[in-house]
Amino acid sequence: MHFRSLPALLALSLFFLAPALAAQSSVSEFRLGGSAAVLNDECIRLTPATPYVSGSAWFQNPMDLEYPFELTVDLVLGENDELGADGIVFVFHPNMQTGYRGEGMGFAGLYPSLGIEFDTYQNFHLGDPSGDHVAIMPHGQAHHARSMVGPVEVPNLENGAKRPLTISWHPGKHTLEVRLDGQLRASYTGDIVAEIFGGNSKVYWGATAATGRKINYQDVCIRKLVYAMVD
Ligand SMILES: [Ca+2]
Ligand SMILES: [Ca+2]
Repeated sequence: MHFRSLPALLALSLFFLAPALAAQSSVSEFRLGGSAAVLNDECIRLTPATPYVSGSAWFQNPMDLEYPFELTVDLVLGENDELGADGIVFVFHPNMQTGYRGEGMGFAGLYPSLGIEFDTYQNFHLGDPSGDHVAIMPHGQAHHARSMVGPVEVPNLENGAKRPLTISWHPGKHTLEVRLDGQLRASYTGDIVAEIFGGNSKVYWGATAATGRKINYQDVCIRKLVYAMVD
Protein backbone atom coordinates (compact mmCIF):
# COMPACT_ATOMS: atom_id res chain seq x y z
CA MET A 1 0.00 0.00 0.00
CA HIS A 2 1.25 3.47 -0.86
CA PHE A 3 0.01 6.47 1.05
CA ARG A 4 2.79 8.90 0.29
CA SER A 5 0.74 10.93 -2.13
CA LEU A 6 -2.15 11.20 0.31
CA PRO A 7 -2.69 13.80 2.98
CA ALA A 8 -1.80 12.04 6.25
CA LEU A 9 -5.20 12.45 7.87
CA LEU A 10 -7.04 11.10 4.84
CA ALA A 11 -4.64 8.19 4.59
CA LEU A 12 -5.05 7.34 8.25
CA SER A 13 -8.82 7.61 8.23
CA LEU A 14 -9.10 5.47 5.11
CA PHE A 15 -6.60 2.98 6.52
CA PHE A 16 -8.68 2.36 9.61
CA LEU A 17 -11.94 2.23 7.71
CA ALA A 18 -11.03 0.04 4.80
CA PRO A 19 -9.95 -3.60 4.63
CA ALA A 20 -7.58 -2.83 1.80
CA LEU A 21 -6.74 0.24 -0.17
CA ALA A 22 -5.25 1.01 -3.48
CA ALA A 23 -3.70 4.25 -4.60
CA GLN A 24 -2.07 3.74 -7.94
CA SER A 25 -2.02 5.25 -11.36
CA SER A 26 -1.41 2.84 -14.19
CA VAL A 27 -3.33 2.75 -17.44
CA SER A 28 -2.44 -0.95 -17.62
CA GLU A 29 -5.00 -1.62 -14.88
CA PHE A 30 -7.87 -0.97 -17.30
CA ARG A 31 -9.65 -3.28 -19.70
CA LEU A 32 -10.14 -1.42 -22.96
CA GLY A 33 -12.99 -1.89 -25.40
CA GLY A 34 -14.13 -0.44 -28.72
CA SER A 35 -12.01 2.44 -29.96
CA ALA A 36 -10.15 2.92 -26.64
CA ALA A 37 -6.35 2.78 -26.78
CA VAL A 38 -3.48 3.67 -24.48
CA LEU A 39 -2.19 7.13 -25.43
CA ASN A 40 0.77 7.36 -23.03
CA ASP A 41 1.74 6.41 -19.45
CA GLU A 42 -1.14 8.41 -17.97
CA CYS A 43 -3.85 8.68 -20.58
CA ILE A 44 -6.31 6.46 -22.40
CA ARG A 45 -7.88 7.83 -25.59
CA LEU A 46 -11.47 6.61 -25.41
CA THR A 47 -12.31 7.89 -28.88
CA PRO A 48 -10.28 9.44 -31.66
CA ALA A 49 -11.86 12.39 -33.51
CA THR A 50 -13.62 9.99 -35.87
CA PRO A 51 -17.37 9.73 -36.60
CA TYR A 52 -19.52 7.04 -35.00
CA VAL A 53 -16.97 5.37 -32.73
CA SER A 54 -17.10 4.54 -29.03
CA GLY A 55 -14.63 3.31 -26.48
CA SER A 56 -14.59 2.10 -22.92
CA ALA A 57 -11.98 1.64 -20.19
CA TRP A 58 -12.98 -0.49 -17.18
CA PHE A 59 -10.85 -0.60 -14.06
CA GLN A 60 -10.21 -4.29 -13.58
CA ASN A 61 -10.48 -4.40 -9.79
CA PRO A 62 -13.97 -4.04 -8.32
CA MET A 63 -14.43 -1.64 -5.42
CA ASP A 64 -16.53 -1.88 -2.28
CA LEU A 65 -18.96 1.03 -1.81
CA GLU A 66 -19.23 0.23 1.90
CA TYR A 67 -15.96 2.18 2.09
CA PRO A 68 -14.99 5.63 0.83
CA PHE A 69 -13.38 6.22 -2.53
CA GLU A 70 -11.80 9.16 -4.28
CA LEU A 71 -11.02 8.93 -7.98
CA THR A 72 -8.97 11.78 -9.46
CA VAL A 73 -8.42 11.92 -13.20
CA ASP A 74 -8.09 14.48 -15.96
CA LEU A 75 -10.75 14.57 -18.65
CA VAL A 76 -9.99 15.81 -22.16
CA LEU A 77 -13.12 16.39 -24.21
CA GLY A 78 -11.49 17.38 -27.49
CA GLU A 79 -11.21 20.68 -29.33
CA ASN A 80 -14.42 20.87 -31.39
CA ASP A 81 -17.06 22.95 -29.65
CA GLU A 82 -19.87 23.58 -32.15
CA LEU A 83 -18.91 20.47 -34.12
CA GLY A 84 -18.05 18.27 -31.12
CA ALA A 85 -19.72 15.21 -29.56
CA ASP A 86 -20.71 13.27 -27.54
CA GLY A 87 -18.93 13.26 -24.18
CA ILE A 88 -17.70 10.91 -21.46
CA VAL A 89 -19.61 8.97 -18.78
CA PHE A 90 -18.20 7.42 -15.61
CA VAL A 91 -20.16 4.24 -15.04
CA PHE A 92 -20.52 2.10 -11.91
CA HIS A 93 -21.92 -1.35 -12.59
CA PRO A 94 -21.67 -4.86 -11.07
CA ASN A 95 -19.96 -6.11 -14.24
CA MET A 96 -17.42 -4.70 -16.67
CA GLN A 97 -20.16 -4.23 -19.23
CA THR A 98 -20.69 -1.34 -21.63
CA GLY A 99 -24.13 -0.05 -22.61
CA TYR A 100 -25.56 1.40 -25.79
CA ARG A 101 -23.22 3.73 -27.62
CA GLY A 102 -23.75 6.89 -29.66
CA GLU A 103 -25.84 9.38 -27.71
CA GLY A 104 -25.98 6.78 -24.90
CA MET A 105 -22.19 7.12 -24.58
CA GLY A 106 -21.79 3.51 -23.42
CA PHE A 107 -24.07 4.04 -20.43
CA ALA A 108 -27.60 3.77 -21.83
CA GLY A 109 -29.51 0.63 -20.92
CA LEU A 110 -27.17 -0.65 -18.18
CA TYR A 111 -29.09 -1.97 -15.15
CA PRO A 112 -28.35 -1.61 -12.34
CA SER A 113 -25.89 1.23 -12.74
CA LEU A 114 -24.97 4.74 -11.81
CA GLY A 115 -23.54 7.12 -14.40
CA ILE A 116 -21.87 10.51 -14.11
CA GLU A 117 -21.94 12.14 -17.51
CA PHE A 118 -19.97 14.97 -19.05
CA ASP A 119 -22.12 15.65 -22.09
CA THR A 120 -20.93 17.94 -24.88
CA TYR A 121 -23.71 17.45 -27.43
CA GLN A 122 -27.34 18.50 -27.16
CA ASN A 123 -29.80 15.67 -27.82
CA PHE A 124 -33.19 17.39 -27.65
CA HIS A 125 -35.15 14.19 -27.13
CA LEU A 126 -33.06 13.33 -24.05
CA GLY A 127 -33.75 16.70 -22.41
CA ASP A 128 -30.17 17.92 -22.88
CA PRO A 129 -29.61 21.65 -22.31
CA SER A 130 -27.87 23.62 -25.06
CA GLY A 131 -24.61 23.92 -23.13
CA ASP A 132 -22.15 21.28 -22.01
CA HIS A 133 -23.43 19.68 -18.84
CA VAL A 134 -22.86 17.31 -15.93
CA ALA A 135 -25.47 14.92 -14.52
CA ILE A 136 -25.76 11.94 -12.19
CA MET A 137 -28.04 9.34 -13.73
CA PRO A 138 -29.50 5.97 -12.62
CA HIS A 139 -29.76 2.66 -14.45
CA GLY A 140 -28.63 3.67 -17.92
CA GLN A 141 -31.51 6.11 -18.29
CA ALA A 142 -30.16 8.75 -20.63
CA HIS A 143 -33.18 11.08 -20.45
CA HIS A 144 -32.67 13.87 -17.93
CA ALA A 145 -36.23 13.55 -16.64
CA ARG A 146 -34.82 10.55 -14.74
CA SER A 147 -31.59 12.22 -13.58
CA MET A 148 -30.71 12.09 -9.89
CA VAL A 149 -28.78 15.35 -10.21
CA GLY A 150 -28.70 17.80 -13.08
CA PRO A 151 -28.27 18.44 -15.88
CA VAL A 152 -25.95 21.14 -14.54
CA GLU A 153 -24.65 23.39 -17.31
CA VAL A 154 -20.94 24.19 -17.22
CA PRO A 155 -18.71 26.42 -19.36
CA ASN A 156 -17.57 24.92 -22.68
CA LEU A 157 -15.58 21.74 -22.01
CA GLU A 158 -14.23 21.27 -25.53
CA ASN A 159 -11.09 23.34 -25.75
CA GLY A 160 -8.45 20.62 -25.56
CA ALA A 161 -7.63 21.32 -21.90
CA LYS A 162 -6.97 18.67 -19.29
CA ARG A 163 -9.81 19.11 -16.81
CA PRO A 164 -9.18 17.80 -13.31
CA LEU A 165 -12.08 15.69 -12.08
CA THR A 166 -12.52 14.19 -8.62
CA ILE A 167 -15.39 11.81 -7.88
CA SER A 168 -15.69 10.97 -4.19
CA TRP A 169 -18.02 8.79 -2.12
CA HIS A 170 -18.47 9.09 1.63
CA PRO A 171 -20.57 6.09 2.75
CA GLY A 172 -21.01 7.38 6.30
CA LYS A 173 -22.67 10.52 4.96
CA HIS A 174 -24.09 8.79 1.89
CA THR A 175 -22.68 11.61 -0.21
CA LEU A 176 -21.39 11.39 -3.77
CA GLU A 177 -19.56 14.50 -4.98
CA VAL A 178 -18.32 15.49 -8.43
CA ARG A 179 -15.68 18.20 -8.70
CA LEU A 180 -14.66 19.41 -12.13
CA ASP A 181 -12.06 22.13 -12.69
CA GLY A 182 -11.88 22.54 -8.91
CA GLN A 183 -15.58 23.31 -8.51
CA LEU A 184 -18.30 21.17 -6.96
CA ARG A 185 -20.64 20.57 -9.91
CA ALA A 186 -22.88 17.79 -8.64
CA SER A 187 -23.63 16.28 -5.24
CA TYR A 188 -26.03 13.46 -4.41
CA THR A 189 -26.98 12.28 -0.94
CA GLY A 190 -28.56 8.85 -0.67
CA ASP A 191 -27.81 5.21 0.08
CA ILE A 192 -26.51 4.29 -3.37
CA VAL A 193 -25.76 0.70 -2.35
CA ALA A 194 -29.38 0.10 -1.35
CA GLU A 195 -31.15 2.45 -3.78
CA ILE A 196 -29.20 1.66 -6.92
CA PHE A 197 -27.41 -1.64 -6.45
CA GLY A 198 -29.99 -3.58 -4.41
CA GLY A 199 -27.64 -4.02 -1.46
CA ASN A 200 -24.65 -5.21 -3.50
CA SER A 201 -21.75 -2.91 -2.62
CA LYS A 202 -19.20 -4.49 -4.96
CA VAL A 203 -19.06 -2.70 -8.30
CA TYR A 204 -16.72 -2.02 -11.18
CA TRP A 205 -16.19 1.46 -12.57
CA GLY A 206 -15.17 2.60 -15.99
CA ALA A 207 -15.17 5.53 -18.38
CA THR A 208 -16.98 5.35 -21.71
CA ALA A 209 -17.29 7.80 -24.57
CA ALA A 210 -18.73 8.06 -28.04
CA THR A 211 -18.85 10.22 -31.12
CA GLY A 212 -21.57 10.60 -33.73
CA ARG A 213 -21.82 12.67 -36.86
CA LYS A 214 -19.99 15.27 -34.76
CA ILE A 215 -16.66 14.26 -33.31
CA ASN A 216 -13.98 14.86 -30.70
CA TYR A 217 -10.99 13.00 -29.39
CA GLN A 218 -11.84 12.16 -25.78
CA ASP A 219 -9.28 11.08 -23.19
CA VAL A 220 -9.17 10.10 -19.55
CA CYS A 221 -5.84 10.51 -17.74
CA ILE A 222 -5.27 8.74 -14.44
CA ARG A 223 -4.05 10.88 -11.56
CA LYS A 224 -4.85 9.16 -8.26
CA LEU A 225 -7.27 6.41 -7.38
CA VAL A 226 -8.07 5.69 -3.75
CA TYR A 227 -10.64 3.03 -2.99
CA ALA A 228 -11.30 -0.08 -0.95
CA MET A 229 -10.57 -3.27 -2.81
CA VAL A 230 -12.96 -6.17 -2.65
CA ASP A 231 -11.56 -9.11 -0.69
CA1 LIG B 1 -25.94 14.50 -25.30
CA1 LIG C 1 -19.16 22.63 -25.85
